[in-house]
This record gives sequence, structure tokens and C-alpha cells, in this order.
Amino acid sequence: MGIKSTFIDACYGRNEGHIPIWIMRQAGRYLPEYLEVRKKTTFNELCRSPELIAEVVDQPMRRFDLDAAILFSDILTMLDPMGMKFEFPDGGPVIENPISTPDDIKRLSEFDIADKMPYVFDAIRKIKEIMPDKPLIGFVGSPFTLACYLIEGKGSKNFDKAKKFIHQYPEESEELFNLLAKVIADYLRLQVDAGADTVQVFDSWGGILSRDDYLNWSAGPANKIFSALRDLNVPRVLFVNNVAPYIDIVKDVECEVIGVDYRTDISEVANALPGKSVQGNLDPSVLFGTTEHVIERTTRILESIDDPNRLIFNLGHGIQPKTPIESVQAMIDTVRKFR
Ligand code: 1CP
Repeated sequence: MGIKSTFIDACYGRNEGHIPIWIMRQAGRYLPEYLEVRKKTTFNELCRSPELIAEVVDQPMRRFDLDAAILFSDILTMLDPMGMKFEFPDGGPVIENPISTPDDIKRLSEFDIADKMPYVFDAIRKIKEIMPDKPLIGFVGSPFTLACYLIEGKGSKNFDKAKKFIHQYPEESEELFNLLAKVIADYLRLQVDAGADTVQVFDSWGGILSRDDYLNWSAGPANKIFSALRDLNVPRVLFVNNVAPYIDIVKDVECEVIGVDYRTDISEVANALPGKSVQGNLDPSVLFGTTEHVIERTTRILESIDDPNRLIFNLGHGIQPKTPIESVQAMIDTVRKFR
């Protein structure tokens, strides 16, 4: 079962080929061809069009021949059929009807995903037709990260409202997190059924939690989701933005790969988690430096890992708008030449 690729092999720690590389947010606002597509459509429309999704997924693959493709969607897209209304007016999400009281949680419903989000699964099938030999990453946001947007209503530095909410209303929050974990697991299973070769959970904001809360509100739900998908036999990836304080906690999360943010020493994570693979973690802002600087910092990460058979190279967070394409190419070339 599954396709042969250095990326999949690296997820299982058995890659003896070149070090695989893909880029967080590889389709998007730094690519002129993506900006052309976006001139003609809103972000929400784009996320609902299988043809356009397949096109923008393919754009960075055509340009860079990366080792994995990632579904084009957003972590918030699945909240639409759950009853939330949102737009992306200036790039980032804004929710019209956020959750501010426990009563608001009742507005959120479980739903028939296959029925309500056919455009996602049609897009996955289309992508697999275009690139049958490339691994495709399906993804979701973690329950805590989704709760951050649900409660705050938009992006934020510290998501204070969301952090307060889980302490003010622990029982209702648990209901909310159980619902999100259930829908997320079902959604990822359908992504794999449609053709995704691996699943990634973006825990983009779990890194703002105290260790006790990380264990309860991030690692716990992640375990629920991943253990529900055990029988699929696809690599399961958990990206944690600021994983350093919780390395011992993620050790016990049932997944094959930990995505490492740019603040954390990736070799430290690799050494502490001998049973897992690591993915990361160049600081996206390094790509605004000279080519020599990009090569040096990329090489430093590659050389820091004792066991490169379980390394997937990536940025330590999403690539930024206006990132110079030559820097992206220099990073990729450096990884490709490494072995
Ligand atoms: O190729 C790809 O990776 C693109 C697919 C993709 C993914 C994996 C998009 C498209 N969004 C995401 C995940 C996502 N969305 C995350 C998790 C990864 C991370 O930590 O960056 C998060 C937190 C979001 C929420 C979101 N959506 C943000 C961040 C807001 C904040 O709080 O800082 C933004 C800017 C969006 C909109 C969005 N999503 C994707 C794109 C290309 C855009 C920009 C929209 C546009 O103007 O075209």
C-alpha cells in the first residue's frame, strides 16, 4: 500500500535517498502565478473550487519539483459546515459569529462531511490524477488552534480570550474539543479515502499554553485524533509552533513525525525523540537574506541531525509573502545536494 517516496520513507525513519523537502504554505502569496489566480477569485471561492485548488497545489510542484504536495485549503474551511461564517478580508481570517459564551457552542454542529465538503475530496482526486507519484499531505488545524479562532474571532498574538475561556468554562470547553476532535478525525479519514497519503495536524497556537494545559488541550486531543486514524496506516504529522517546552509531552503523542518550529533546536527534538521523525525548521525570514546566508543556515540544519534518515526539511513556519524565489531555490538546491 502507498506510494514510494523519500518523503514517506523519511516519515517512517527509513529514508536512504535524498533528504525530502516541502515548504509550509508552499502554494500562496509569494508566488506570482498564485497571485494571478487570486486576482480572479476570493480566497473562500478558491477553497471551494476543485479545479482551482488542483491548479494552485500544482504551481509550486511545477516550479520547484518538491517532494510532497499539500492540499490547498484552510484550517477554517471545515468550520463553515459546522455553522461558522468567516471571510479573509486582508489575508487573515475574520469570523462573523465567534463563540463568546458556552451557549454559543450549541450553534456548532457535527455534520456529514462527505456531503457538505465534496469540493475538498474532488480536489484531492484531481490532484492525484495530475501527480499520481507525489505524496499528497492532507491537513487540519488542531482543536486548540481552531478554538483560538472560534473564540477570538480573528488572529491574535496571545489568544487571551481563548485561553481564559477554557479556564472559565472547562466542562463546556471539553464538549467543544471533543466535537472538534471527532469532526477532525472523520475529515482526515475522508481526505485519506480520497487519496491523501499522509495527514498533518497544525497545532499553530498550542505553543502559547502552560505545560499542564498543553497536555490537556493540545496533546490529549491530538492523541484522540491520531489514534482514531491508526488503521489507515499513513504517516501522521503533528506540527507544533513552539514545541520546545513540551518535547517530553509530544514524545507520547501517537504520531510518526513532529513538525518543529523555527525557535526550537531541531537536533534537540530529534535526539529526544528517537522513535519519531522530525520536520523543519528554517526560519522563514532567513529567506530574505543573501543566497550565501540561505545556504549556510540550511546547511547548518542538515548537518545538525545525526540520523538524516528521519529528517524532512521544511521551514519552521509558513513562507512569507514577498519571499524572493531565488532564496527558495537556493534552499531547495542545498537540501538536494546534501546527499
Ligand atoms: O500550500 C499551502 O500550504 C497552502 C494551504 C494552507 C494551509 C496549510 C493555507 C492557505 N492555510 C493553511 C493552514 C493555516 N491557516 C494555518 C496553519 C499553519 C500555520 O500555522 O501557518 C493557520 C493558522 C491558518 C489560518 C490562516 N488562514 C491565516 C493565519 C492568520 C493568523 O492568525 O496569523 C491566514 C493568513 C489564512 C489565510 C490563508 N490561508 C492560506 C492562504 C494562502 C491564505 C492567504 C489568503 C490569500 O490572501 O490568498
